[in-house]
Amino acid sequence: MTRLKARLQEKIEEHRPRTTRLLKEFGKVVIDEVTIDQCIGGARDIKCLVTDISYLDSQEGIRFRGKLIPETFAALPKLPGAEYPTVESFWYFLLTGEIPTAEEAEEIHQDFKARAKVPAYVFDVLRALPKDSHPMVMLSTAVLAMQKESKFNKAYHSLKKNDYWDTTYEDACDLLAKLPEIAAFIYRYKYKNGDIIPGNYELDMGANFAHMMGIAKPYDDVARMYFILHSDHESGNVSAHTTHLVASALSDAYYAFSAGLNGLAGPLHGLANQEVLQWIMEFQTKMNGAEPTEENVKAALWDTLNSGHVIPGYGHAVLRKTDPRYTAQMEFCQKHLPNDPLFKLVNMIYHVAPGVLTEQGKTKNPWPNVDAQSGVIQWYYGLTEYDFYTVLFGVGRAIGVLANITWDRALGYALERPKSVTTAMLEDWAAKG
Ligand code: NMX
Ligand code: MLT
Repeated sequence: MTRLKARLQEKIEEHRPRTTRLLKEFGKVVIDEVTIDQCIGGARDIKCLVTDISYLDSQEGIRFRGKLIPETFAALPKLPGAEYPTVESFWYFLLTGEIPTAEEAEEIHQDFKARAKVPAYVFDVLRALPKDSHPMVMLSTAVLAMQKESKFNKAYHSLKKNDYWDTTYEDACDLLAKLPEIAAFIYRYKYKNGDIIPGNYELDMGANFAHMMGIAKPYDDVARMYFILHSDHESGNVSAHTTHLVASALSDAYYAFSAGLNGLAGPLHGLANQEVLQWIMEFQTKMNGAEPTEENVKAALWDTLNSGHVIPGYGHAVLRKTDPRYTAQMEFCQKHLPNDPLFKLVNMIYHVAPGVLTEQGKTKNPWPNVDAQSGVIQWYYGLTEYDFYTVLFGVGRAIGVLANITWDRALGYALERPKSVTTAMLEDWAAKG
C-alpha cells in the first residue's frame, strides 16, 4: 500500500465519526431555505452539498483544502527547475489535506507509472469514431469504454459499504494515471496525422503530458499549472456535480467521470475556453488585419450581446470578482509571454468587457472567469486547435472529481435524489405568499 493510501485510510477513519454525529445528533438543524427563483433558476446558492476538498468564496475564489491558489502553489513540492508543483503532489494534497514530502509525491509518480498502460481497445474505439467527432466526445467515450476495468464494479457484490472507498480510490488512480496518454493520443491522432509519441513514464505527469503532446519546455510547467488550476471548484459546478450524482447511484468512477465530462463539454461550462478563442478568431477576421482598439473590441462585444449571445469567459454562477484562476494565468503570461499579441488582445478585452456587461446590466458578475485567459497560453505554445482546449480542462477536472467521489464513498454519502414540485404547486405557494 502506498503511503498516500495508508494516510487516506487513517483520515477517513478519523473523519467518519464527524459525519455520523452530524447526521444522528444534528440532522434536523436548518442551514438554508429554498425560494421559488432558486427552484426555477438552477438551484443557485442552495447549500445542499458537502465537500472538504475545496471551497469557493464569491470574493476570494477557490481554496483547495483551505489554501488559496498562490498558497497551494507555494506549499507543494516541486521538481528541480520547475516553477509549479507536480500533479502527483497535488493529488496527495486534495485527498488528504496534507502537504506530501518529495518522497511521498515520488511514490505516487511510481504508483501512477504502474497504472498508466492504456488498454489497446481504447485506441481502437477512438479510431472507430468519426475523425471529426469533437475531442470531448472522444475523451468521454474513451473513459466510458474502460468501464469494464472498474475494480469497484468487479468487487461490488462482495463489498461492505465501509469498504467502497478502497476500490473507488483504485479506480480513481487507474483512471487518472491513464488520462494524459488518452488526451495526448486524441490530440496527435486528430491533428498531427496520427503521429503518436509514446509516453515517458520516468517523467512526472505534467512533463510526460508535454512530451506526448510534442511541445517543448516550459509546457511541462504549463501542464502542471493548468491541471491544478482546473481541478476542483467545489461540488456544485456541472462537471463535479454530475460526477457526484452519477457516482451516488454506485455507478463506478468510469461511468461517473464520463458523465461529468459530458457536462463539462457545454458552452456555459468548460467549452467556454474554446468559445473564447473562437470569439477572438472571428473578431480578428472581422478586423481584417487592422490593429485592435478598445473601441472596436467594445463594438464587437456589443454585437455579441445584441445578437443574444453570451460573452464567453465572463460571468460566473458563484464568483463576483475576477476569477483568481484567471489572475494566476495572467501572471504566467506576464512572465512568459508579455509581448504576445493575443495576450495583449485578451488584456484589452479585460479592460473593456466588464464595463460593457455592467452597462448591459444583466449579469451578476461582469468579471472574467478561468476560461477567458487559458486559451492564450495554449495558443502561444503552438496548441492552436482550440476545440481541444476543453479536453485539457477535463484532464485537470478529473483530479478534483475523482478525489471527491473517493471521499463520497468513504463517508457513505447517500443516493442523490432531490424532490421536484409542479408549476401549479409553486403558483399555490406564491399565492399564499
Ligand atoms: N455574457 C452575456 N450575458 C451574460 C453573461 C455573459 N458573459 N454572463 C451572464 N449573462 C446573463 C445570463 O445569460 C443571464 O441572462 P438571462 O437573464 O437573459 O438568462 C443574466 O446575465 C444573469 O445571469 P447570472 O446570474 O449573472 O449568471 P448565471 O449564474 O446564470 O450563469 C454563467 C453563469 C457562467 C453560465 C454565465 O455567466 C455565462 O453564460 N458566461 C459565459 C460563458 C462562460 O464563460 N462560461 C464559463 C464559466 C466557467 N467555467 O469554466 O465553467
Ligand atoms: C468550474 O470550474 O467548474 C467553473 O468555474 C464553473 C463553476 O464553478 O460553477
